[in-house]
Amino acid sequence: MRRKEKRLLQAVALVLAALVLLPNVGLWALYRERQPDGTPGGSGAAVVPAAGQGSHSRQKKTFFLGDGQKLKDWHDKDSIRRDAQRVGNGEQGRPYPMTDAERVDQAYRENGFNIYVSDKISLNRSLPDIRHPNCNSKRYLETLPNTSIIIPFHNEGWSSLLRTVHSVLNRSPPELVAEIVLVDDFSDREHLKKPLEDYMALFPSVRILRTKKREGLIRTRMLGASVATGDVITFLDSHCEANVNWLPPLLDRIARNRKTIVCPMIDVIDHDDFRYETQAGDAMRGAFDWEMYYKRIPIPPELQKADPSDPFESPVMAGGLFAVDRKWFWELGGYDPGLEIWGGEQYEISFKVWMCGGRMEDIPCSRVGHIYRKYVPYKVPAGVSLARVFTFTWREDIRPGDPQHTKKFCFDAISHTSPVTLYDCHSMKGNQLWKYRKDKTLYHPVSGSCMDCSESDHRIFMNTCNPSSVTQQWLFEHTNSTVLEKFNRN
Ligand code: UD2
Ligand code: MN
Repeated sequence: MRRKEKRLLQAVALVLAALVLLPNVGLWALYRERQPDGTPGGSGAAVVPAAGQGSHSRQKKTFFLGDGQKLKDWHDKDSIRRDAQRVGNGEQGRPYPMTDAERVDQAYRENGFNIYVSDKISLNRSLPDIRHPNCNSKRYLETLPNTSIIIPFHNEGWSSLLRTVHSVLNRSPPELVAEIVLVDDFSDREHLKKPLEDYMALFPSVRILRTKKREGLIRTRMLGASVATGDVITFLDSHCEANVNWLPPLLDRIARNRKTIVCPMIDVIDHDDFRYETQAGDAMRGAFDWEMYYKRIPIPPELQKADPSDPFESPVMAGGLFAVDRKWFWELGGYDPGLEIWGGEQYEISFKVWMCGGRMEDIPCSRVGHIYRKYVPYKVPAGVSLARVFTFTWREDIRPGDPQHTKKFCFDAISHTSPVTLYDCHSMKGNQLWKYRKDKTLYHPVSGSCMDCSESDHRIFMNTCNPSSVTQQWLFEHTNSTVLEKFNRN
């Protein structure tokens, strides 16, 4: 009896010792995982150098997940320290003190943001670490997939494009960047030709590709993706700045589930003075309204994560900045190559991901700044219609602008001979109700007349309907005949 008890005790002691001491057993590993760098309890156990990796990660400690996968702290402490010491124009993401001479219209004309200010700020400028404090102690898989970073550009400014590339090179673990692919969408500005090639020759991981005609951002991204060799494809706009440790949190989510498309939090680089700030409201997710206008809306409290630094799901992405498993991107069919120049592609890819069994997440510990421009500086080639100039909405009113950027005013007519004016949309039909008829006239039920542009002074008037008059013939592109028929039935 006593011998049996002794045996039992020995066995229990052995199991306990294993739990406490063995590096790969759950409890101990989980405990260590929670210890921030340098705290007691984190040291002394299972310290394994990350072999064969970039010099900056060599002294890092390795941690283990319950299932034996190793975790590590990917922060590049040396570079963080160096960044913290930087002083000068725009350093630490501070606003550049603009002079009146720099505030002129000319500074914005070519890029939609102040290029004079951009030129005065270092290509290697430091940014404030505005992540949630919990991000500092987060560890990610030691073995992460690498990524090709695809940056499409059309007539981008020199310093804004280069700062994008520098920020990526400065703030990404080199072993995770398979290549940076700059894809030129038929720019005509001189600095983007030989000078760019000469400059990028200094960076072996950077390649430059060029489209043979103006393709628009969607096909330009696709061209980049088609040559990419990395496990993952990460898309960025050509006027971004990657912030501290932005890449590992993205790749970690994809490594755990290859059907997850991940987006960094997009911070705002001011188009005037280049200060770096978070977007208004943090617990927000992607959405869109009836005009397909992208917006961010608050996450209801009951759906918010206990830890605000944890990844959360988002129905639609903003569009420009995301990472996706390369093979999964092609399994989804990439983008629809029929999408022109700008816009709409974020819905296409977002819907496909959700419908094909994938998921989309925003990653609070990954932050990338983006210059939201004052206005769009580039031209849209003649003959290309960016969706339609006017939108015939589901409320049966007509609004100027493409569906994503319609203004909130509508075509309005008060009588059978009055001019057609723009008036705040009231969504109550009446004077704003229009019918697009098979004979290609635009019929206004309230007045019983049609839209006519026959006036020599280029105004649009209401007139007695006459389908044989060319000035009453309206061309609608990309209409859905089923929907239109339903509209016109009553
Ligand atoms: C947003 C997205 C953008 C894209 C766009 C269209 C963010 C931060 N930005 O507007 O990535 O999804 O919505 O839906 O989410 N470009 C070309 N060829 C062109 C036009 C643009 O290569 O004909 C490049 C351009 O240089 C830039 C990228 O495509 O790198 C996106 O264009 P944008 O910056 O004008 O779009 P943005 O930020 O206004
Ligand atoms: Mn952009």
